[in-house]
Amino acid sequence: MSKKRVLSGIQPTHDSFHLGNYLGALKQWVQLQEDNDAFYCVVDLHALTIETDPKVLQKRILLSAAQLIAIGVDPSKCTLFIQSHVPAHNQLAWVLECITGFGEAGRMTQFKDKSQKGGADRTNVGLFTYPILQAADILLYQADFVPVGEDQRQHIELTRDLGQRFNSKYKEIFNIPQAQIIKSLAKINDLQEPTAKMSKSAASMSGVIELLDAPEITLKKFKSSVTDDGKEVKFDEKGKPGISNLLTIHSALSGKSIEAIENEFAGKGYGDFKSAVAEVVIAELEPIRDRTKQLMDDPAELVSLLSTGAKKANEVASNTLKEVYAALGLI
Ligand code: ATP
Ligand code: LTN
Repeated sequence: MSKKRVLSGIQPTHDSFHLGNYLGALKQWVQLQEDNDAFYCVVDLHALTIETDPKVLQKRILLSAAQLIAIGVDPSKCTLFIQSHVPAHNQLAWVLECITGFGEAGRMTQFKDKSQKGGADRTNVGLFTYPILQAADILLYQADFVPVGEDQRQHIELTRDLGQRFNSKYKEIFNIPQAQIIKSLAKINDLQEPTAKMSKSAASMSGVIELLDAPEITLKKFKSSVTDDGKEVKFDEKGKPGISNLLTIHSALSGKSIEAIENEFAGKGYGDFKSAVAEVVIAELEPIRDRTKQLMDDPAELVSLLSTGAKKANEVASNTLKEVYAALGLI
């Protein structure tokens, strides 16, 4: 049986990835590279929707690639590349923009949220067409599965709609992908605001666990996490969102069931539990942080790994694009 194709991307919009990215998406990336033909990219063009100092952006692109490798994304098992190294992404995006309805793009909740937060002056057209570029990222590689967190479900639905629309209007070229979302891990919440998703663009980073945080900072963030007035360590998403979020995090990293953790902390206070979660998280993140630092010491090696990935990605992507152009009647 031929291997399934997997594709996913992550934005270099911050120095460090966070625990939501890691548990919701990146850990899946690592697993899926074993038995599938996986393509993973740092979506630097998507990051341009937020104005960033060029030097800072350059560093973040390298830091993103380094973190992915440190987490276990292995360039000898998958194709790891930078989106802007493959021009077909923009080229297909234009074609898809021409079959996307204006209203359809305007219904994307991420666009509505981000444009509302930024206000009319800071909302650029790139933010509006962002999901269409994402659809191009996915359709170019004929992906079967797209491992992401819950917030991306609507964008994958749009990708499916656009792929199907092109196939029926012009020619059956695109494989129609499926989102691969692990329900229990698809929305890791902010430690200070446990009903909101942990996000790189949160107003305050005090509830965001960054992979590259020093252990003391991680400990402090867990110790000061928001919980309820009760005493019981019990999973109850509605009644105890803070404790439930911490239980999800502990269980995902320790491999223990939620029930086993509840039993372990029966009769103990929230303080002990928070320290234990921090300990599990620090043990997971320390080697990632060290390895990222090592990789950043040799940026030339990183760039060379990424250019090997870009070559492989370009081959696949340019074949798809060629077929698309021909189907459209372009000469
Ligand atoms: P922002 O909130 O600034 O848009 P982000 O933190 O969501 O950024 P992205 O680069 O947009 O980061 O997301 C990378 C991947 O991580 C995506 O697959 C996304 O679904 C997933 N992800 C992001 N936040 C969470 C979260 N809190 N829980 C689970 N998965 C998440
Ligand atoms: N919009 C995504 C990032 C992204 C992506 C992709 C994810 C861009 N292109 C292709 C999966 C597949 C986000 O995480 N905010």
